[in-house]
Amino acid sequence: MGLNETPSGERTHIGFFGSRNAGKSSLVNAVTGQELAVVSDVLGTTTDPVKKAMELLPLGPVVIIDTPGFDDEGALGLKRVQKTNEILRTCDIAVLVADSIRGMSEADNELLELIRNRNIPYLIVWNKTDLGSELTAPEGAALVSSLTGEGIHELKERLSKLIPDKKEKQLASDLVKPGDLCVLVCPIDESAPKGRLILPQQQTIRDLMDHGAIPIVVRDTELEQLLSKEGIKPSIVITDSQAFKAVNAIVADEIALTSFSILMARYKGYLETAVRGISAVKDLKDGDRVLLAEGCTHHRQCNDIGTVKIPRWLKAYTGKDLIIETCSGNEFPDDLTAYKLVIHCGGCMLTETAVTARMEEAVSQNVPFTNYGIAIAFITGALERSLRLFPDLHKLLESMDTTQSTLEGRG
Ligand SMILES: Nc1nc2c(ncn2[C@@H]2O[C@H](COP(=O)(O)OP(=O)(O)O)[C@@H](O)[C@H]2O)c(=O)[nH]1
Ligand SMILES: [Mg+2]
Repeated sequence: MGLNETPSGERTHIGFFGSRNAGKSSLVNAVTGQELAVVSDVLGTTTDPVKKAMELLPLGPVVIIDTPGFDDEGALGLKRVQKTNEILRTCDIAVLVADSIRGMSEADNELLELIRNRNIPYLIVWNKTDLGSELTAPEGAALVSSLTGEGIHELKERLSKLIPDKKEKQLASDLVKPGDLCVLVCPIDESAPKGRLILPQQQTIRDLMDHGAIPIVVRDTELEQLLSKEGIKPSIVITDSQAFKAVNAIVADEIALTSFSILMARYKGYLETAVRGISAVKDLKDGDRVLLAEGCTHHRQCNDIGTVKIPRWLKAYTGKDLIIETCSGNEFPDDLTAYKLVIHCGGCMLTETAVTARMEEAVSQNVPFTNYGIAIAFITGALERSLRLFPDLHKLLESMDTTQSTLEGRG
């Protein structure tokens, strides 16, 4: 995806599910007007989900996901359900493609149940109407022929109505006034991507600019110099979590301080859960399992934080012999009960739906869920300060028992 396009995390993700040969790939091609997916008479042609970001009227920016047949041979039982759940978790909308000649199969009904279980908006598509089926379509199904294009226009109209209303949310601009100076601390070390800033930084800058605030971007190494300049009185400092400890020490106490990660967690709707989750740190014992989960597989910076830094800091902070496990990309275990804590990345590449789905699964299994940024803020002793911007959450943190936080954390 090019840098000039809507980030994947902001796009409506639409997944096409169904049995082999129902016409999922044909339908994806008909809906997108592109030869995106491989159509074939050979069973099980699509073996991995195929994703494509595009602008699609009247749907707007979307990611279209073509999936393998749910009844594919080789993908059996639990594995099949787990794979489907992995994809469903990322979907804002699900389309169940049924072959109108075959009718709803057992696999189709099983799929329908998985979709309904997740409470995501969905539509059943009764495909191959050109063949003149004798069977009655399921109630509410959209009747289409992917071959002739009949019903495709109406299908797109119906899909666009299923897109959940995006609440107008801001990353940071609601915390400041137009004209306010906002200092953004973006360390640039060997793990930073070449020639650009990472997505949460870009998005925060843009959000502040959209609202007439004045972002000033510095490395941690120039922060002191900046703040010592005449007339530089920022109303907020937003830092990369990795520099939290140093930035916390440099920025005067009366200036609001928080991190990109905390803002992103708020934006994606799970900041409160993440704050609650952090209290699990004090209960960690020798041999406890902690899962560090990442939303993508290609951010070297996140990877370094997740696989190296947080494990080191967490072990040093708790003084416990923890078993740290990691997962990344679409993989995320269905069963989380083996873990005493899940620490997720900021989720900048995931949609709100996808991060929330992971969070809800953890919460429903009584497994505390937090994120990289909250964990780092907590360990470095900066969490209390960085939540002052959000009085309800600050109160929540004060009311929680985080006993160990009074110990000196080693950053
Ligand atoms: N007659 C007819 N054939 C279709 C239609 N949609 C798909 N097919 C055919 O059904 C077969 C399987 O289609 P494909 O899109 O690969 O199915 P998938 O396995 O669900 O992705 C191919 O031979 C398609 O040409 C349709 O609307 N009408
Ligand atoms: Mg296919």
